[in-house]
Amino acid sequence: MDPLRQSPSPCSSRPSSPKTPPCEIHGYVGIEDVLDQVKIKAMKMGFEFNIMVVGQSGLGKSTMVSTLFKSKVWKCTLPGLGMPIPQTLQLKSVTHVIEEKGVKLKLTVTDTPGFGDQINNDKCWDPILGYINEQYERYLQEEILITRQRHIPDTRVHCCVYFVPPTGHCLRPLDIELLQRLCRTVNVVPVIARADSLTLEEREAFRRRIQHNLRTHCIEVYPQKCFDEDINDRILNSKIRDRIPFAVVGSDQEYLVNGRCVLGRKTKWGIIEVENMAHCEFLLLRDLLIRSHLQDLKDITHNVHYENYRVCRLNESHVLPRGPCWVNLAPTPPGPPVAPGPSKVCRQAREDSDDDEDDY
Ligand SMILES: Nc1nc2c(ncn2[C@@H]2O[C@H](COP(=O)(O)OP(=O)(O)OP(=O)(O)O)[C@@H](O)[C@H]2O)c(=O)[nH]1
Ligand SMILES: [Mg+2]
Repeated sequence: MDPLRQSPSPCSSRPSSPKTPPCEIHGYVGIEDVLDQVKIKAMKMGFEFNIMVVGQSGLGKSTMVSTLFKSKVWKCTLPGLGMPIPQTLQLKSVTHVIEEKGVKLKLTVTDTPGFGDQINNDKCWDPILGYINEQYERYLQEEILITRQRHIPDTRVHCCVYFVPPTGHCLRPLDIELLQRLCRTVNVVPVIARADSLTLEEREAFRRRIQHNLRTHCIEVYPQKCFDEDINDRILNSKIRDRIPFAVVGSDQEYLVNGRCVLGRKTKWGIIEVENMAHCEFLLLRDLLIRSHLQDLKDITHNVHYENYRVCRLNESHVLPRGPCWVNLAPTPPGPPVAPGPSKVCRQAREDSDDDEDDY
């Protein structure tokens, strides 16, 4: 995969100006230095990026959180590492500031309890969607203040990594239900969990079946086709779309392999290396999240998902124009979160399931 995108992001915050022919410049003005200015500002500010892991119980979500933080690039130590990972019983966020070549990244990963263990799994998605919408609401409440902070802390979920159980068959109805709801609210990257339990052929066949299921149920996972802005985007994102869901393996244990210290899972017949592309696709997931699409994920979150939420909330506040720039939002309703408005991403899916509206 090409690690760095060459083109601007499909949902970048650029103003869409009418096509003006470029003026001819006779002397050197130094416009290219604007890039340096932007870079210096961005380096001062640093970046915030929030990931959430979602899936059935026991699929390795908490392990993947440790894997992300422990993998070679970052080498962070989390308190309690090395101990067996307990079952996750409530939503929990881990934040680390990672610095590389002077660029600071505040990475937060939110771990969620596994769902789907109950006899009746109706609304088992409520806590997950509730958390996502709660972060939009927080941001909105800060944004509408007349005297607001120059930098609004961003806790919005920029990417939700969805763990598909390695059944080898196809997506289960519960996965489809949840994925449909999630994709309307947040960027979703599905992964095949515990991929070491499938042979290479099984992985490939399973991947194709999941892709087929996603298409037939109009589930638009990230990177969404409709946001490819140009040919470069299309080429790069098509390659990614072809490999999604990535087949991942997680571990927070290190082993010595040929004199190298690697993150892996020790089995009777050898060590499955997490960061080895011949063994699994964890690297593709990490590269997508951090190296190639971090800013794009943030842009789509802000310009599409948050925007839908914002429009919906402002519309329902029914006291919109009472003076210039005056907005009074009703307090957040308790219980289930508010429905985001129709999004470009999954307009079709929404139309198909209008009867589900009350679930939000
Ligand atoms: N074979 C295999 N086992 C894994 C993998 N990732 C995690 N495990 C193991 O699966 C078990 C459950 O892992 P967790 O990370 O606690 O799973 P979880 O999804 O967080 O589970 P809940 O907290 O109950 O939702 C642990 O024994 C892990 O060591 C993997 O990629 N392959
Ligand atoms: Mg867990």
